[in-house]
Amino acid sequence: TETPLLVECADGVLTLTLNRPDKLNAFNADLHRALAEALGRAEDDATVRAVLLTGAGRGFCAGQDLGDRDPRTWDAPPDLSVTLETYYNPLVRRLRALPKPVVCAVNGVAAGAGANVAFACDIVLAARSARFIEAFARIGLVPDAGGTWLLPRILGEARAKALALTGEPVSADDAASWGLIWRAVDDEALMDEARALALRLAAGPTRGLGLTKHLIQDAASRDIDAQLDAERDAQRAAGHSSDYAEGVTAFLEKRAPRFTGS
Ligand code: T3D
Repeated sequence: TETPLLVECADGVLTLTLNRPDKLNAFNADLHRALAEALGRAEDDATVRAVLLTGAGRGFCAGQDLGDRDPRTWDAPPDLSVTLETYYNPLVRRLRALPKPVVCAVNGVAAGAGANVAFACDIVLAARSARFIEAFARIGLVPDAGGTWLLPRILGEARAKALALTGEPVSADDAASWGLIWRAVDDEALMDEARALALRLAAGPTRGLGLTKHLIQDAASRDIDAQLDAERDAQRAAGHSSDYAEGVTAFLEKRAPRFTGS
C-alpha cells in the first residue's frame, strides 16, 4: 500500500504531504503514526529548520477517516476519547511545541480535524478554492483538535458558534479576512508561495523564531506582567544565540545575514 505521508527534507525544510488522496487525506492510524514520527524528526534533527505541511490531490484533509468508524460493524460505540488522547491531542501539542515554524499550505478542502490541524500550524496559506468546514456537527460530534479553544479566541463566540453548530463551509478569503489563516492565494501560486515562505523561514534565526512562536502562543494564558517577564527570559536566550551576533554584524556591515539556526 502507498505510504500515507510523503516526507522530504531539502534546504532546511521538512515537507510533509498527507497522502491518502482518494479519501481527501482523511486521518487513519497509519497516517497519524507517520505524522507523529515525522514531527519527532523535525524536533530532533537540527538540520530541519522549518516544516511545510500540505495534502496530495484535490483535498487538504477531511478529518477522521469515517470508514474506520462504521457503526454497522460495531457491537458497542468506540471510545473516542482514546483516539483523541492517542492521536489528535498529541498531534496538536507537537505542532505547537515544535520550536521551529510550521507552514501549512491548504491545497483544498479542510474538514473536521483537518481544518483544526491546519489552524494549529503557525502560518497558514490556503488556495483560494479551498474551504474550511467544522464538519463535526454533521455527524453528531464536537469540534476537536483544539477547535473549541481556537475558534472563539480568533472569531469571538458569535462566529465560532455559528461555524461549529452549522458546519457551514468558510471560504479561504473569509478565513483570511477573519484571521483564521494568514493568506488566501491563487490556486496555481499556492505551492510556490508556501515553499518560498518555508525556505525563507528555514534560513532564519531558528532559535529566535522558536522563542517568538512560543511567546505568542503562551500570551493567551498570561497577564501583561507575566508576559513581560517571559519576553525578558526569551530575549536573554535569543541574545545568546550566534544568529543574534550574526544579525547585528550583518546589519553593521550592510550585508545580508547568514543565519545558522544556532
Ligand atoms: O473518530 C474519532 O477518532 C474522533 C475524531 C474526530 C475528528 C474528525 O475529524 S470528525 C469529522 C470527520 N470528517 C467529516 O465528517 C468530513 C467528511 N467528508 C465530507 O463531508 C466531504 O467529503 C467533504 C466536505 C470534506 C468534501 O466533499 P466533496 O464533495 O468535495 O468530496 P466527497 O465526494 O465527499 O469525498 C471524496 C471521496 O473522499 C469520497 O470517496 P469516494 O466516494 O470517491 O470513494 C469520500 O467518501 C471520501 N472521504 C471524504 N471524507 C472522508 C472520506 N472517506 C473517509 N473519511 C472521511 N472523513
